[in-house]
Parts: sequence; structure tokens; C-alpha cells
Amino acid sequence: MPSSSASSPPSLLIIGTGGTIAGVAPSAGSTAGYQAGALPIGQILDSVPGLSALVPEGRLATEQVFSIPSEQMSGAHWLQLAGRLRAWLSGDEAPDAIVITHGTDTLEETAFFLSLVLPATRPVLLTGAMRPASALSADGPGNLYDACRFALAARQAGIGGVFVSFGGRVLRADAVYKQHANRTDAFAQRFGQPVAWLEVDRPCWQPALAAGGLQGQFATLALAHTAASAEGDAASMTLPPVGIVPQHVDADPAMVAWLRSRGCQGLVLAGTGVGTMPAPMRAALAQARQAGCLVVRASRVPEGYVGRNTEARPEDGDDALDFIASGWLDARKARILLQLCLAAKMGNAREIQALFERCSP
Ligand code: DAS
Repeated sequence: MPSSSASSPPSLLIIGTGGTIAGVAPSAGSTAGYQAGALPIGQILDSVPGLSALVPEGRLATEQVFSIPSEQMSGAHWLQLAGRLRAWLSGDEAPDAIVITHGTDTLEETAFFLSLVLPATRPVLLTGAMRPASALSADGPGNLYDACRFALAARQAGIGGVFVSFGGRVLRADAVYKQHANRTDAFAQRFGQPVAWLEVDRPCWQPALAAGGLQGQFATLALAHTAASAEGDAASMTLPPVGIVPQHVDADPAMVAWLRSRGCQGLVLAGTGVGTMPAPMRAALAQARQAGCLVVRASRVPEGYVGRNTEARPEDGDDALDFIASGWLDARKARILLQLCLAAKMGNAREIQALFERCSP
């Protein structure tokens, strides 16, 4: 396994967390029935010829933080990963660029979480694969090679922050979502444009598109937590529980009370249309809000914008009920942002609404 020399910081750090990109199936012709996260990061790199040539001799470092299928990802895994990344990014030993290999099932959530809690001082790109490393048609080596090229090019362009690199494009952490359960062009953006792409072999970044949003918004909070904790790592920070309420025909509003009974301090409605819901669901969420629970109206629709006060009756509007509209963020990202707002002791819905509005095309 390559590692950086002690005298100089790595140009490129590649972190392994598991996923299909590290998966092994029973036969090379099979892309199903594989064990995700079976291969350590060093062995994955061996399948990417030319990778070490991207950086000077001895300037490629690796670390296996954990190795799981990403459907098993948890807030504790996020905090552990954020703690390791912060350790690498602190001081003058920071790598020029970081690539994280990750399962695709929760990649969009991990990317958004990391974009909020890491300082946007270096490019951090997450990538994965839709086919296992053992497959004849493996897409992991190409995705990993591209992610490394994009990350190093971002550093040269002075771009920092967390992004997703997949299928030859770089996507925004606040807009990326898994659009297809099977195809290798598995990721798209809910809004805005990709921030980088390949022109033949040349990584082309659009700095203006890569700036803005909420990159590093909670980095100080996370750092303060790390500094304050006896263990000295981000693992001591806990993420306040926030639940998602799925709206559908005959959805039972009792879900709201149950989630509250499970300790949720915030709720996100994955509503129909522009975050709409029937009266019984609205009454249940309004009651939760009156009891001090923050409420966000998001949509179950894959793309589009959820604005404030779109109900016909003013008394059903966000102003009247003190709800937050998710804007361009989907329900899963709204949940993550609300968790960190709660961790930062933000309780004013209007203040939180302003943060949601900063995630836009
Ligand atoms: N095994 C799933 C995961 O770890 C799928 C994948 O990686 O593509 O997310």
C-alpha cells in the first residue's frame, strides 16, 4: 500500500470506507450478490494503473477508516470519518487533495454532512461504483482515477470543499442525489450545474459554480466540539435525532407523535408536490411545532423547489405555523441540515430558513 514519506505531506490522500467499489462477487461476470467493502483501499488502488503517477513519488497516502456497505452508514460513522478528515486537514501536514471511496447508497448524505462540518480549505471528493471491483465491467477504477484527477486539479485551481465525483462529472454536495438504482450514470443534481467535467482527459472546473452554498457552515461548531471533548475527536459530538415523515395517500399522521416519542427534536415532511400534505398531517406537525419541535416542509419529488406559504389559506402557511420550507434541498439533506442547526442550538425557524435559502442554483 502506498504511503507518504515522513518528510513531506501527501499530495493526495485516498480514504476507504467500503461500498461496492471495494466489493467482490462470486464471479467476474456477476455484478450482483457481492460482498461490499471486501477489499482494503490498498488493494483497490492496485486495480487503478497510473494512479501513483498523478502525484510525486511517496506523496500518495491511504487510510481505511472503516469498511461497510453504505446502507449501514450511521451518524457515528459520519463523526468518526469527520474526525479523521479534520485530523488530516489540521496543521501544515494537510494533503493537497482528498478522495473518499464510499458506497453509493448513502453517498449523497455523507457528502452533504461532510460539506457542512469540514473547513472548505482543501478539495474532498467522494466517489464509488455501481459494479463490484471483481466485475469485468467494474466502473470503480475509472471513477477513482477521475476523482483523483479532479481533486488534484481543484487544488491547483484553489478550490476547496466537498463534492461528489462520479461518471466523469463533479457534482455539488447540496444538490447531488442517486437518480438510478442500477445504471453506472447513477448520480445527478436536483438543481444547478455540475461543477466540473472531463474534456477528453482534461478536468475542467467552474470555480464560480463550486463556490457558495453552505460549505464549512458548521466547521467551527464541529471543531469546538472536538476541542472540548475529552477524547479530542469528533466522535464525542452527537447528532440530534431528526425524523423524516413520508407523505402518501392515507399516510398516518400518528407517525409524527411516534417520531417525537423516539426523541426527534426536528421533523422533515417528505411531502407531495411542493411539500403539500392533508389537513390531519398538517395538524399533527403544527402540534409538534407548538411543543418545540422544528418542522421542515420538503418534497418527495426528485427535483424542484419548495417555497414558503404556498397553501391557499394563510392560517395553513409557514408563517402562521412557523414551519421551514426546504427550498432546493431534498428531505434527506434537509434532515442533515436540521440536525446540525439543532446541534448548534439554533431554535429560531426564520434563522434556519435563511440557511436553507443559501443552497440554490
Ligand atoms: N453496496 C451499496 C453501498 O455500499 C451499493 C454501492 O456501494 O454501490 O452503498
